Amino acid sequence: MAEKKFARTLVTAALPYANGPKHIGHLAGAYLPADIYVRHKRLKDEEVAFICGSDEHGAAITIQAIKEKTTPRAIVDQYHELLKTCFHELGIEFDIYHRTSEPIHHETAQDFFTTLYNKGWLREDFSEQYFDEEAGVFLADRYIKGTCPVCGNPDAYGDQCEKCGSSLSPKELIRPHSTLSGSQPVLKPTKHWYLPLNEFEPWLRDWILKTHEKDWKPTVYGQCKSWIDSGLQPRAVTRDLDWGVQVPLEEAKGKVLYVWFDAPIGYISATRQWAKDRGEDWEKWWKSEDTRLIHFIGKDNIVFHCIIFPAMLKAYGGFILPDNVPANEFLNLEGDKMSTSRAWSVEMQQYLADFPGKPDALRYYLCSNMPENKDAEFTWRDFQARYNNELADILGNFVNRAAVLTHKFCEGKVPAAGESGESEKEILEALRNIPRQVSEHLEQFRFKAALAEAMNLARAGNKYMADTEPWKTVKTDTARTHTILNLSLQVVANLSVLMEPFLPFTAKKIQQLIHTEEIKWKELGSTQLIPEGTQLEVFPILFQKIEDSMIENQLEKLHGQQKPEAAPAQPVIPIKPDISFEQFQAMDIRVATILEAEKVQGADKLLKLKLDLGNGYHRTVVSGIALHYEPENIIGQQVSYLANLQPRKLRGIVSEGMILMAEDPETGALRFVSPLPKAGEGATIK
Ligand code: B3M
Ligand code: ZN
Repeated sequence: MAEKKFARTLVTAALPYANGPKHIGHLAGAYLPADIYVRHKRLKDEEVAFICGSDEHGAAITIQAIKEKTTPRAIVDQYHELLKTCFHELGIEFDIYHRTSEPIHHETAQDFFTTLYNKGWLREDFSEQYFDEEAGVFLADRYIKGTCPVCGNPDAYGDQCEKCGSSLSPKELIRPHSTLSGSQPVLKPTKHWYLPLNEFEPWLRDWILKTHEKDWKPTVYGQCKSWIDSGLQPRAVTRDLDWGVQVPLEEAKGKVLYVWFDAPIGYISATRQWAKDRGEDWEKWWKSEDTRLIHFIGKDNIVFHCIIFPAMLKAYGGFILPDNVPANEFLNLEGDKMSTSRAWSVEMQQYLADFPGKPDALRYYLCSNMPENKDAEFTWRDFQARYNNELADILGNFVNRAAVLTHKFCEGKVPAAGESGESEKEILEALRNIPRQVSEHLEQFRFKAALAEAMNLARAGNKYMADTEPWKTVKTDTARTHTILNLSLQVVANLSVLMEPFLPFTAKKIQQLIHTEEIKWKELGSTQLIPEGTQLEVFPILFQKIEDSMIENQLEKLHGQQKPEAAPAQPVIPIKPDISFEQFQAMDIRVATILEAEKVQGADKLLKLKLDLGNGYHRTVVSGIALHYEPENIIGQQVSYLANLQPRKLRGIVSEGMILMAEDPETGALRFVSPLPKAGEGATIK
């Protein structure tokens, strides 16, 4: 029903701040689902545009520049390129990856401000804000530090305490100081422009709560409802900062647009640039009722995309509103929240460097484990297991088998198909139904279910081969074998299209091997995708297994960076249960010197030792050290000797007591325990 209304789809993915690397949680949150969604639409020949780019403004970036003794420009230039490259290498194929520092963006954002201002939607107000008298500037919340009134953390920021998570306002900080000069800031009135969100409340109630209760995710709808129900407040859309889009008012010199005001407008300016490059009209993408707008974001951005940006669009007038905002929840890592600053994450470029040629492995795992409706967990072991047991053993195995048997029995040429019979019923049905179901899931943003369904075709393929056993029929019925192989190869061709949104690199590789490029979604289900007689290439292993060592390496890296909670140190060999002092005292341990040593016949581990305990007193001991010491080398060696251990017979020799040895916990090497310097014979050890 939704599809009928719309002629084209505009897909946006949250514009990442260009001030640091992004991790696989961001990927699973917004970029991967958006890419899968768009690829599916492209295969269906629908008109779609996929917009993203760097969010380059905001106080977080200027503070980082100060910390790193560089400029905001240098930071965003560096990370813009890095992120763009990473996305590309992971197969996230935007139509444009734009930048909010581009002039066309500044112009678009200023036009937004001016239009809202002229329509009376921006209200001036004064507020008391901290001013750094030494630096001569108003301080953004992030520039002020002080003691958290909630937990006492002396390093809390003016907007948030990172220790206890409380969100704060700078005035709540105890002993505030400026991070620019270190001085104590003073409160001074400053003028800002506010968007009266409260006045949009009835409209938002109508638009979100009435029309999107059914089609928005419960998590997204729920967050919107609770924001609206708890009462919306006017929001300042300007800041006292020198990095960002200048406020286009004479009286606002030195002020910029608040980063969350300009960033979503970045979607519009990027679309403008993209359309301009193609000689197209951008307005049909943003102002035409038959365009469907979808924002892919993580759950922490819901309020900006569902409430504030729509209010801005509404205030401007003439813009379409998002039809859906399928925000994902968070992906945790090995039992803890992912965080770049705490070094508990897997960054995109790290994955790409450590798993070269395996972007699809990550795409597969992130999609099959996507935090669609609740937080999900990334573990390296599970990543390995899913890849090896599913991608390699199910999909890889089926594709490989079909190709290998065709090479073996038909010289690599696609054989002719004969009549299909009862044995083909199941696989033909799968071929007919699965693509439709995958499509339905994708349209409803059910990415996990879509991928699981697509994998069912590979499962059905494996089952078909196992049931029909072409390696057996070849001995008696070549035509039958050809039918089976032809159909199996058609399933392979279908899979290469069906899997393309999820595994674009693998899909392309398969298509090159079977010489079928450019198959469209609507052809799925067909048993004629590869013409008879097509010469197949020799297939490489599509999914080389991921070895344990690669996974251990990642775990070591992660734990080396930071342990979530350091476990108390433990010796390699655990300490034995306590004994009493009396029990200890019952042992008679002394210093003795080895007088004689000889091998024990027939026992290669044992040496017979004669010990001197002083005063002319000698003892004989049989000791298991023959693999560690040559008898002639230990004469004169002082040792620790447990004198009152019950005598026992070893190889016919009575061993009186025992010499003590230190055993290396890693290597098992035995070493004498000797006094240093030497002690008198018979000295007691206590
Ligand atoms: N840059 C926040 C983020 O990266 C922000 C998104 C902007 S989307 C218009 O999570
Ligand atoms: Zn705190």
